[in-house]
Amino acid sequence: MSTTTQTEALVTLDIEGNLAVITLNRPDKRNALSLRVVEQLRAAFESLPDTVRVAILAGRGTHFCAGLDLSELKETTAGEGVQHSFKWYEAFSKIQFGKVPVVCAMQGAVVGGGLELASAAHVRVADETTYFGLPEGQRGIFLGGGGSVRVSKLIGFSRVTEMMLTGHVLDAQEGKAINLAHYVTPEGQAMQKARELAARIASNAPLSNFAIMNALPLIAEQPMSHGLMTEALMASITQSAPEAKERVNAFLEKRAGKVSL
Ligand code: 1HE
Repeated sequence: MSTTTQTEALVTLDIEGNLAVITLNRPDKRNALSLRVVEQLRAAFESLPDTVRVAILAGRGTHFCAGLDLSELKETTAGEGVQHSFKWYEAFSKIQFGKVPVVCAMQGAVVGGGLELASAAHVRVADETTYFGLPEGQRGIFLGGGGSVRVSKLIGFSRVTEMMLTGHVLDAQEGKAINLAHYVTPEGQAMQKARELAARIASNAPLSNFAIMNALPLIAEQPMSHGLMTEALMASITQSAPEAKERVNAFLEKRAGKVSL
């Protein structure tokens, strides 16, 4: 069963069984992120029903996302700018630390705030038309949607520095080589691949998915002794769940699939 909610049409939410597809729906402006788009993104991720196990984030049209809606910068004061960034942080946090893992399907431009958005997702699939850039330097501004933290964690601050200083734009394969995408598909097939990956994610134990999404980023920031303790706690909580016992028994009794290439 598939249901669609048109949240004023800037962001659409389609529920298809245990999958939610959340789509930036402003192709005439290349899905530029106005505050209304960011607020609708947040609302869509917050409103996912408990039956949903995984989400796909996509952008309608030929470009995933052209970043910040630059028309919003014309008259903002410094104070409003801080509030603006914090609205983005709240929304993107609902993606990274929300109810379910998120697979991002990308094509065309993934630039500026568009790359900041994609980096909040857990798995990123690019098609061959995808390119990545951080044109903030050219626009006279700075990252403001969490990219200094999230994109730097993905590719290192030195590469972020170089991309921002020089306007270096990376194609899909170059992006994959440095972690901006996990998969590259032929043109037009990112969504198909995202659906395949989403189905696999949805078949995991929800508690394992929760631990993967929430514990790994924390552990990455902890000193080793704290990280190992957090890991041990998560390991013991997940493995003591009845679902884990059943899944492990299923393997031992040869009722579950083997790991294969
Ligand atoms: C926009 C935006 C936008 C397009 N804000 N309106 N982001 C950028 O610096 C990227 C700016 N955009 C572009 O470089 C190009 O638009 C694209 C490479 C993404 C696509 O090119 P193209 O030829 O397909 O489209 P277009 O003709 O440039 O744009 C179509 C329309 O979308 C046009 O408006 P129209 O009324 O003339 O039809 C564009 O003005 C509009 N449009 N991108 C506003 N970004 C929280 S901090 C984050 C900081 C950043 O994100 S900085 C990076 C901003």
